[in-house]
Amino acid sequence: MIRKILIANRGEIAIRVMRACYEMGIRSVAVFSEADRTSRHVLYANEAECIGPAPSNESYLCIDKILDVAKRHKVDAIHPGYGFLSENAEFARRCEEEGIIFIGPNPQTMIDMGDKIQARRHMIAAGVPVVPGTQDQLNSPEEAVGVCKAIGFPVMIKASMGGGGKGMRLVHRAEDVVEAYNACKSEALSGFGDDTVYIEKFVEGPHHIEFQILGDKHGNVIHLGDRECSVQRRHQKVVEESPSPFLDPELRQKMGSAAVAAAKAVGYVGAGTIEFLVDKYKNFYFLEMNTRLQVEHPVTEQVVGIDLVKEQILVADGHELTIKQEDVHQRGHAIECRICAEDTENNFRPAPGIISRLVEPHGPGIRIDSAVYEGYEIPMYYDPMIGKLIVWATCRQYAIERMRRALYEYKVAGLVTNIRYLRRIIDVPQFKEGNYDTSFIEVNQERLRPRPGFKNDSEDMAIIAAYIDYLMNYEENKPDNINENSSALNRWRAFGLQKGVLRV
Ligand code: MV4
Repeated sequence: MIRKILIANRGEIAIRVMRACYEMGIRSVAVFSEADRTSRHVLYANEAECIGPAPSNESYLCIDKILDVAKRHKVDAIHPGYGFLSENAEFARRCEEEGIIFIGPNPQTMIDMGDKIQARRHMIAAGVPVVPGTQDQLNSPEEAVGVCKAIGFPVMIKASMGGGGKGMRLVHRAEDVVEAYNACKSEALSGFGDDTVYIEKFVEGPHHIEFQILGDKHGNVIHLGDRECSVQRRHQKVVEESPSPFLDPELRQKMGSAAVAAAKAVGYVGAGTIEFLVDKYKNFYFLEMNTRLQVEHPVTEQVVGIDLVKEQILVADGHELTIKQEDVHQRGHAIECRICAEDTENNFRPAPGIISRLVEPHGPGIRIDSAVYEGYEIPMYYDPMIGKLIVWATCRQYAIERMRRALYEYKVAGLVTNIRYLRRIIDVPQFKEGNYDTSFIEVNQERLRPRPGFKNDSEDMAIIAAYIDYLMNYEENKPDNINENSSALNRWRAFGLQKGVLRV
């Protein structure tokens, strides 16, 4: 029986996992790097131990150090979160060897799905549609040219060990195949230590739609519906929602069954994701399988009302799934925005620093999964995502309106964030209409640039100006001088109006 879990991760996902542990009466053990001594995941855990210097390859990626802590703290299981060691089959195997439960699929499933040619073969055998292309690796540039001509241009040459947008080449003409083939192979070798490549027909303007699946150790697999993840920039998701506004009930049902078949084909245990490309004619194709809990899992949780981490822990502990497919229903609509410390005006470069002021949104339908607090310094060593804002409402339109409101309430001072950029995304008509695909960010580039004098910006300016005013007149603002008509906020707004920076 699982009584203590080590969380081999940091930030918001470490806390997310510990919250499930707390509710289940399970003790949590945090590991942290020297840069994370003051991180909230360290404070939240029941036990915590430093595992080394800031760089991940000297801390969060050190299998030996993590297993050493796990053994000394006598944990029953390890949760890897996402990123870091979460899809590392070697880590899963080492845990098994030490008699510690790895909360995730078995190592062989991770190996099989990490190899994209292998994954495609499994899917074909299971009757899951894959993008037309080669079933075997390519052995020469001549063979590549022949295959491309047979499939028809445009095509993509992909590294078998790639994924997430790394190690792929788009080719439009026969005369470009040899160069692309060689470039892809050498990139694959240096990036993944394996130069195996294959070819797929290029699907133009696809939607990225994924299905959440859950399997137990008794062969039961269910799916928990879909997520639309087409708002991406350079293969980084920015906004995700569930359910996808692009799917109709019939297609959703077909893709859900395909996702379950895909998971069953590889004996999947735990929470996983089947990624599909869906073209404009609503043809769908298996793309990749992610053998971990994903960043965007909360939109699914909000819509189906199931705690995915709790289910992960239960199935890892050998329990049979108690949820039947017919009991899973998507209710209402959820949207997630990834809040990042990055400068969207300067090529989205990471903007670490100290959070001097933080006001998070609250109220109906709001969920924040974050790991930051006022005074916290965002280290430069890790992903600049500082948290996730998830909203739920009864329908998509209400969810969008709620997200607008929440992004307006969200105030982070001291560093640059993408919050304003996110506000602009959800105001794009194409997003509101819900008929966007993976080209959304590129196609709407102009609309996503800041417009000087735009209402949101001037309101922020008014608040900042008024805050300075408030500080300068601190004496006057002592509690006994404040009545209903001159509360601090009203004074800030009045100041903004007086200066002409705030309309209404
Ligand atoms: C594709 C594709 C079109 N056709 N494969 C990008 C990430 C990697 N996981 C696979 N990717 C793609 N593979 C074929 N045959 C288009 C993409 C793609 C993409 C996929 C999902 C979400 C965003 C994307 C952005 C650009 C390209």
